[in-house]
Amino acid sequence: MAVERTFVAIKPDGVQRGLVGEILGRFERKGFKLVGLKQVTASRELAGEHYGVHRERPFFAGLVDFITSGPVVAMVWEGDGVIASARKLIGATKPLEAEPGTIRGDLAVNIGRNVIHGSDGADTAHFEINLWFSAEELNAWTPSDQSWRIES
Ligand code: DAT
Ligand code: MG
Repeated sequence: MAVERTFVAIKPDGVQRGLVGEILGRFERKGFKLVGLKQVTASRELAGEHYGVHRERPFFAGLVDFITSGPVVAMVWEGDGVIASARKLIGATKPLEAEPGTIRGDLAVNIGRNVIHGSDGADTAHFEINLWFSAEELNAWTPSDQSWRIES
């Protein structure tokens, strides 16, 4: 498995509901490395770029209204296979179909309030990391306990 980086964001509902610590903790406990973290209130322009692939969908305007309605917590996580693994931790888009044990399965009921975003592939991860973060905001570092999570 190659070391990857992925973009994850706790959406405004997750921030408003006080779920930031709960969600961050799940990625930390899994063993991924946090290399970028900030709170951002997204402009409509940023939101539109982020959800550009959905521009023609009927829910697009509501999605942009929602994602710009308050601060989000934007993150970049690093690790072996982190892109697909983060999607598994997050769970299915429709929270009622998301497995218990996943973030959406445990913490959400509505597709329009599904708490968290995660990049869906390598190209999207690259695009979204560069959209939300500057290079200086990302940190290369080695956790002191790394050998207890990763064989070297
Ligand atoms: P995901 O967030 O799991 O990657 P997606 O990329 O298909 O899902 O859609 C982006 C977001 O748009 C999703 O988290 C919630 C919203 N959304 C998707 N489909 C929707 C629908 N049919 N009605 C309302 N909102 C929807
Ligand atoms: Mg998506």
